[in-house]
Amino acid sequence: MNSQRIKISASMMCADFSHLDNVLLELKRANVDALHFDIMDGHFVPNIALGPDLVRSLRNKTDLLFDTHLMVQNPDNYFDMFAEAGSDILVFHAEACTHPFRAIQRIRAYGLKAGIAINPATPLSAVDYVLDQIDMVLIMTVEPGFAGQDFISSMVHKVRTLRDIIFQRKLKIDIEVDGHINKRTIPDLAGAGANVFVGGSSGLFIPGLSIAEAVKIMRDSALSNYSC
Ligand code: S6P
Ligand code: MG
Repeated sequence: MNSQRIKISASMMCADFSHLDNVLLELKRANVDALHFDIMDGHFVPNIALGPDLVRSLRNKTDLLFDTHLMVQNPDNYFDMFAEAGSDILVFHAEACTHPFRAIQRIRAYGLKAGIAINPATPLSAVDYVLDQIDMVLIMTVEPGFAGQDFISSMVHKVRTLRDIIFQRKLKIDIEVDGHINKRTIPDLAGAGANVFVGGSSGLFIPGLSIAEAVKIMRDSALSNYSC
Protein backbone atom coordinates (compact mmCIF):
# COMPACT_ATOMS: atom_id res chain seq x y z
CA MET A 1 0.00 0.00 0.00
CA ASN A 2 1.32 3.41 -0.95
CA SER A 3 0.78 5.60 2.14
CA GLN A 4 1.72 8.70 0.16
CA ARG A 5 -1.54 8.40 -1.72
CA ILE A 6 -3.51 9.22 1.43
CA LYS A 7 -4.16 12.96 1.66
CA ILE A 8 -5.99 15.06 4.21
CA SER A 9 -7.49 18.26 2.80
CA ALA A 10 -8.69 20.85 5.35
CA SER A 11 -12.04 22.48 4.61
CA MET A 12 -11.28 26.17 5.18
CA MET A 13 -14.97 27.03 5.31
CA CYS A 14 -15.02 25.29 8.70
CA ALA A 15 -11.93 27.06 10.10
CA ASP A 16 -12.05 29.75 12.79
CA PHE A 17 -11.81 32.92 10.67
CA SER A 18 -11.02 35.10 13.68
CA HIS A 19 -7.66 33.28 14.10
CA LEU A 20 -6.77 32.33 10.56
CA ASP A 21 -3.01 32.80 10.97
CA ASN A 22 -2.97 30.39 13.92
CA VAL A 23 -5.16 27.91 12.08
CA LEU A 24 -2.76 27.96 9.16
CA LEU A 25 0.21 27.37 11.43
CA GLU A 26 -1.54 24.49 13.17
CA LEU A 27 -2.54 22.91 9.87
CA LYS A 28 1.02 23.12 8.64
CA ARG A 29 2.38 21.61 11.86
CA ALA A 30 -0.24 18.86 11.66
CA ASN A 31 1.08 17.98 8.19
CA VAL A 32 -2.17 18.34 6.31
CA ASP A 33 -1.62 17.85 2.59
CA ALA A 34 -3.98 20.45 1.20
CA LEU A 35 -6.37 23.31 1.92
CA HIS A 36 -9.87 22.76 0.53
CA PHE A 37 -11.68 25.95 -0.54
CA ASP A 38 -15.45 25.69 -0.84
CA ILE A 39 -16.59 28.27 -3.38
CA MET A 40 -20.38 28.74 -3.34
CA ASP A 41 -22.29 31.13 -5.59
CA GLY A 42 -25.81 31.04 -4.10
CA HIS A 43 -27.12 29.47 -7.35
CA PHE A 44 -25.62 26.01 -7.77
CA VAL A 45 -26.00 25.64 -4.00
CA PRO A 46 -28.27 27.62 -1.66
CA ASN A 47 -25.37 29.19 0.23
CA ILE A 48 -22.59 31.70 -0.41
CA ALA A 49 -19.06 30.98 0.77
CA LEU A 50 -15.43 31.90 0.16
CA GLY A 51 -13.94 33.72 -2.78
CA PRO A 52 -10.70 34.46 -4.64
CA ASP A 53 -9.54 37.08 -2.11
CA LEU A 54 -9.23 34.49 0.64
CA VAL A 55 -7.41 32.06 -1.67
CA ARG A 56 -5.00 34.80 -2.77
CA SER A 57 -4.27 36.04 0.73
CA LEU A 58 -3.51 32.53 2.02
CA ARG A 59 -1.42 31.76 -1.08
CA ASN A 60 1.13 34.27 0.20
CA LYS A 61 1.42 32.42 3.48
CA THR A 62 1.76 28.74 2.64
CA ASP A 63 2.96 26.34 -0.02
CA LEU A 64 0.31 23.72 0.83
CA LEU A 65 -1.64 22.38 -2.14
CA PHE A 66 -4.78 24.46 -2.81
CA ASP A 67 -7.77 22.29 -3.66
CA THR A 68 -10.54 24.58 -4.97
CA HIS A 69 -14.04 23.08 -5.02
CA LEU A 70 -16.22 25.19 -7.30
CA MET A 71 -19.88 24.80 -6.29
CA VAL A 72 -20.98 27.33 -8.89
CA GLN A 73 -23.09 27.47 -12.05
CA ASN A 74 -21.04 27.91 -15.23
CA PRO A 75 -17.71 27.16 -13.55
CA ASP A 76 -15.82 28.17 -16.74
CA ASN A 77 -16.51 31.79 -15.79
CA TYR A 78 -14.45 31.37 -12.61
CA PHE A 79 -11.35 29.49 -13.79
CA ASP A 80 -9.38 32.69 -14.50
CA MET A 81 -9.94 34.19 -11.10
CA PHE A 82 -9.14 31.06 -9.10
CA ALA A 83 -6.12 30.17 -11.24
CA GLU A 84 -4.78 33.69 -10.74
CA ALA A 85 -5.56 33.54 -7.00
CA GLY A 86 -3.25 30.55 -6.61
CA SER A 87 -5.23 27.29 -6.83
CA ASP A 88 -3.32 24.11 -7.66
CA ILE A 89 -6.32 22.01 -8.62
CA LEU A 90 -9.67 23.29 -9.87
CA VAL A 91 -12.59 20.96 -9.24
CA PHE A 92 -15.86 21.76 -11.01
CA HIS A 93 -19.22 20.00 -10.80
CA ALA A 94 -20.32 17.77 -13.67
CA GLU A 95 -23.91 18.98 -13.07
CA ALA A 96 -22.92 22.62 -13.62
CA CYS A 97 -20.76 22.31 -16.72
CA THR A 98 -22.06 21.84 -20.26
CA HIS A 99 -18.68 21.31 -21.97
CA PRO A 100 -16.40 19.42 -19.59
CA PHE A 101 -13.74 18.53 -22.19
CA ARG A 102 -13.31 22.21 -22.99
CA ALA A 103 -13.31 23.09 -19.30
CA ILE A 104 -10.52 20.58 -18.61
CA GLN A 105 -8.45 21.96 -21.49
CA ARG A 106 -8.81 25.47 -20.09
CA ILE A 107 -7.73 24.37 -16.61
CA ARG A 108 -4.72 22.58 -18.12
CA ALA A 109 -3.80 25.71 -20.06
CA TYR A 110 -3.23 27.42 -16.70
CA GLY A 111 -0.85 24.60 -15.78
CA LEU A 112 -3.23 23.34 -13.09
CA LYS A 113 -4.65 19.97 -12.19
CA ALA A 114 -8.28 19.29 -13.05
CA GLY A 115 -10.95 17.50 -11.05
CA ILE A 116 -14.66 16.81 -11.43
CA ALA A 117 -17.13 16.62 -8.56
CA ILE A 118 -20.46 14.79 -8.56
CA ASN A 119 -23.41 15.23 -6.22
CA PRO A 120 -24.68 12.21 -4.26
CA ALA A 121 -27.53 11.45 -6.69
CA THR A 122 -25.40 11.88 -9.83
CA PRO A 123 -24.32 8.55 -11.32
CA LEU A 124 -20.71 7.77 -12.18
CA SER A 125 -21.67 7.73 -15.86
CA ALA A 126 -21.55 11.57 -15.68
CA VAL A 127 -17.75 11.39 -15.56
CA ASP A 128 -17.19 8.19 -17.54
CA TYR A 129 -15.93 9.76 -20.78
CA VAL A 130 -13.62 12.27 -19.12
CA LEU A 131 -11.97 9.92 -16.65
CA ASP A 132 -8.80 9.61 -18.73
CA GLN A 133 -8.49 13.41 -18.84
CA ILE A 134 -8.63 14.31 -15.16
CA ASP A 135 -6.53 14.06 -12.00
CA MET A 136 -9.29 13.62 -9.45
CA VAL A 137 -12.95 12.74 -8.97
CA LEU A 138 -14.66 14.28 -5.96
CA ILE A 139 -17.52 12.14 -4.68
CA MET A 140 -19.83 14.29 -2.55
CA THR A 141 -20.98 12.29 0.46
CA VAL A 142 -23.50 14.98 1.48
CA GLU A 143 -25.51 17.37 -0.70
CA PRO A 144 -23.18 20.29 -1.41
CA GLY A 145 -23.85 23.63 0.27
CA PHE A 146 -23.39 23.23 4.00
CA ALA A 147 -21.13 21.80 6.65
CA GLY A 148 -22.51 19.65 9.45
CA GLN A 149 -24.77 17.34 7.43
CA ASP A 150 -25.37 13.60 7.77
CA PHE A 151 -23.31 11.15 5.73
CA ILE A 152 -25.05 9.44 2.78
CA SER A 153 -23.84 5.87 3.27
CA SER A 154 -24.66 4.63 -0.25
CA MET A 155 -21.69 6.74 -1.41
CA VAL A 156 -19.35 3.99 -0.18
CA HIS A 157 -20.63 1.77 -3.00
CA LYS A 158 -20.13 4.62 -5.49
CA VAL A 159 -16.52 5.02 -4.37
CA ARG A 160 -15.89 1.26 -4.69
CA THR A 161 -17.37 1.15 -8.19
CA LEU A 162 -15.23 4.10 -9.26
CA ARG A 163 -12.11 2.51 -7.77
CA ASP A 164 -12.80 -0.66 -9.80
CA ILE A 165 -13.28 1.31 -13.04
CA ILE A 166 -10.05 3.25 -12.44
CA PHE A 167 -8.20 0.00 -11.75
CA GLN A 168 -9.59 -1.75 -14.86
CA ARG A 169 -8.57 1.17 -17.08
CA LYS A 170 -5.15 1.43 -15.42
CA LEU A 171 -5.67 5.12 -14.68
CA LYS A 172 -4.03 7.19 -11.93
CA ILE A 173 -6.82 9.29 -10.47
CA ASP A 174 -7.34 10.45 -6.92
CA ILE A 175 -10.72 9.77 -5.34
CA GLU A 176 -11.67 12.57 -2.98
CA VAL A 177 -14.59 12.33 -0.56
CA ASP A 178 -16.26 15.36 0.97
CA GLY A 179 -19.04 15.62 3.56
CA HIS A 180 -19.11 14.29 7.13
CA ILE A 181 -15.65 12.77 6.77
CA ASN A 182 -14.38 11.58 10.15
CA LYS A 183 -13.16 8.54 12.08
CA ARG A 184 -16.57 6.87 11.74
CA THR A 185 -16.89 7.25 7.96
CA ILE A 186 -13.25 7.04 6.84
CA PRO A 187 -12.76 3.28 7.41
CA ASP A 188 -15.46 2.25 4.90
CA LEU A 189 -14.51 4.98 2.41
CA ALA A 190 -10.80 4.15 2.54
CA GLY A 191 -11.61 0.46 2.26
CA ALA A 192 -13.61 1.25 -0.87
CA GLY A 193 -10.65 3.14 -2.39
CA ALA A 194 -11.02 6.82 -1.46
CA ASN A 195 -7.61 8.41 -0.88
CA VAL A 196 -8.26 12.17 -0.39
CA PHE A 197 -10.32 13.06 2.68
CA VAL A 198 -11.81 16.51 3.28
CA GLY A 199 -11.81 17.32 6.97
CA GLY A 200 -14.49 19.77 8.12
CA SER A 201 -16.58 20.31 11.21
CA SER A 202 -16.96 16.63 12.07
CA GLY A 203 -13.42 15.41 11.37
CA LEU A 204 -10.86 18.17 11.64
CA PHE A 205 -12.08 21.37 13.31
CA ILE A 206 -13.46 19.90 16.51
CA PRO A 207 -13.86 21.86 19.75
CA GLY A 208 -11.68 20.34 22.48
CA LEU A 209 -9.38 18.52 20.05
CA SER A 210 -6.25 20.03 18.56
CA ILE A 211 -5.95 20.15 14.79
CA ALA A 212 -2.86 17.93 15.03
CA GLU A 213 -4.77 15.28 17.01
CA ALA A 214 -7.71 15.41 14.62
CA VAL A 215 -5.50 15.08 11.53
CA LYS A 216 -3.68 12.13 13.08
CA ILE A 217 -6.97 10.37 13.81
CA MET A 218 -8.17 10.94 10.25
CA ARG A 219 -4.89 9.83 8.68
CA ASP A 220 -4.54 6.73 10.87
CA SER A 221 -8.12 5.64 10.05
CA ALA A 222 -7.40 6.08 6.35
CA LEU A 223 -4.03 4.34 6.41
CA SER A 224 -5.23 1.31 8.31
CA ASN A 225 -8.19 0.73 5.99
CA TYR A 226 -7.05 1.92 2.56
CA SER A 227 -7.45 -0.55 -0.23
CA CYS A 228 -6.61 0.51 -3.77
C1 S6P B 1 -20.05 21.05 1.50
C2 S6P B 1 -18.62 21.36 1.24
C3 S6P B 1 -17.70 20.63 2.19
C4 S6P B 1 -17.84 21.05 3.63
C5 S6P B 1 -17.35 19.92 4.52
C6 S6P B 1 -17.71 20.14 5.92
O1 S6P B 1 -20.81 21.68 0.56
O2 S6P B 1 -18.26 21.01 -0.07
O3 S6P B 1 -16.35 20.74 1.77
O4 S6P B 1 -17.09 22.19 3.89
O5 S6P B 1 -17.99 18.76 4.11
O6 S6P B 1 -17.37 19.04 6.71
P1 S6P B 1 -18.44 18.37 7.66
O7 S6P B 1 -17.67 17.41 8.50
O8 S6P B 1 -19.06 19.45 8.45
O9 S6P B 1 -19.44 17.71 6.75
MG1 MG C 1 -16.11 20.88 -0.50
